[in-house]
Amino acid sequence: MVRATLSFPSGFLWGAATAAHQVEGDNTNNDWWAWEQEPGRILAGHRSGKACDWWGGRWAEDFDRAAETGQNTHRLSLEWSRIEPSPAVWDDSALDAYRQMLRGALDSGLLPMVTLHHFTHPLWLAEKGAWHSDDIVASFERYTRKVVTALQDLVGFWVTINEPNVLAYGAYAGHDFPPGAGSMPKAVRALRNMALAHAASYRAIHELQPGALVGIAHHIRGFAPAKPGNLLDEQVARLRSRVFNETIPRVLTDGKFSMLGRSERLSGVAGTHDFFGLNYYTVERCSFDLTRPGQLFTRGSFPAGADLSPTGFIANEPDGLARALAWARRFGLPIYVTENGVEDPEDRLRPRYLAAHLRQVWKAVNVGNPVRGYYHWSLVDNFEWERGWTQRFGLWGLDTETQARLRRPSVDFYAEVCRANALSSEMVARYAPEALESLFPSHGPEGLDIERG
Ligand code: IFM
Repeated sequence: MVRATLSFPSGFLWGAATAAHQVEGDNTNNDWWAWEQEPGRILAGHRSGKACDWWGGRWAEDFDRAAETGQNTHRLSLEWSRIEPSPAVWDDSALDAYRQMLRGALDSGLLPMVTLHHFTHPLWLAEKGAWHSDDIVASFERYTRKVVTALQDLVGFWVTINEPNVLAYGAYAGHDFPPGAGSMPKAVRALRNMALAHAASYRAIHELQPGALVGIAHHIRGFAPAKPGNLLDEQVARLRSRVFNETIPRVLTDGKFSMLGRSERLSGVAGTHDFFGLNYYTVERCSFDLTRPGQLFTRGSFPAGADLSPTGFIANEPDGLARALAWARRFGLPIYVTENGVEDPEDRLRPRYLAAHLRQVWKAVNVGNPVRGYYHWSLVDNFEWERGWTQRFGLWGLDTETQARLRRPSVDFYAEVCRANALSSEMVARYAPEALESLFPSHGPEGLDIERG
């Protein structure tokens, strides 16, 4: 067999990512908790409930798991509704709890990357319209200032908003997230406000903490024509990509907000990211469909024979990550893969998905793309929004009844990668043998130091 070791640069960050509402449990004061109580909103009627019981203190054992398996960073988020339960009323005990969590991460050797906003809103803000409320930008800046003032001795690595595009589509264009507005113009307005709020937050963080690194975790989904060569399929794939993938990174770079015929310069937004946070999962095939104006005339699918996750949510398309990283490089910023993973309770697909995606990260680094870290989604199975507990993204599984953690083989695979700061053919041979020939072809991929044995 061919033997090769793909080494990463020293100082590369290896971690996992989580989000407050998905792991903490008992987040009763936000719009998602309320949404979960409404019949029909969440698949199988699931609720977040205790989630992974991080608010009960189980973050400590999960951080131990991450650290003991070689991870050196963790991306987590703060729950706005705990910190500001009513407008401008601060709960210092919540901030203290986050201080303990962050101190715990640091003590375990995990550099914290902290997300200020990951999909949820305090109820009082949701009642005012959340991303449509008139004072959302000022509210987000006020929250940012409070948090950064309280936590800046423990954190210097901030994500302002997770996946503005997913939030805008899920909550405003579509019906999956609260408030389920189902209106594209509303999604455009929400996205514009997120760009403005991000910029206000970015400036506030830098004023309080000049050395901080601040960015967004941006979801890039690959869009490809279902029938290559079919002009209409190609056009809708390009349109989806422009609207979904390009709007936010561009406005943060040059201040120009262009979406669906609307184009304007947003003051103060240009140059407000210090790194490119990239969340990547899959590539969707797009077919033109005149009956779907709300979906930009697109029907999405995966090709026949795709290597699909158990619920058919994700196709294993590592080339899409390669393209996303190459595209992100044009912004001239350090890049962090802030999320990547697959739902797979039996851990049948995850090892080869992980191996194939890490190989693409290595290839990008190897051609000089400044990728500085990788965060697997996720550390432990957690509450998957409108899909409830039907999808399991954790390296560790979770028994929601007992809170027991179940160690999946991918834990050990990822631990070997993190500890070695490298992906080797030998690891792939043990954890994902079916992917060995495609990832480490016997004829030897270009640029590799090959040993034959
Ligand atoms: O669980 C989500 C996360 O909250 C945002 N990015 C995608 C993940 C998997 O669906």
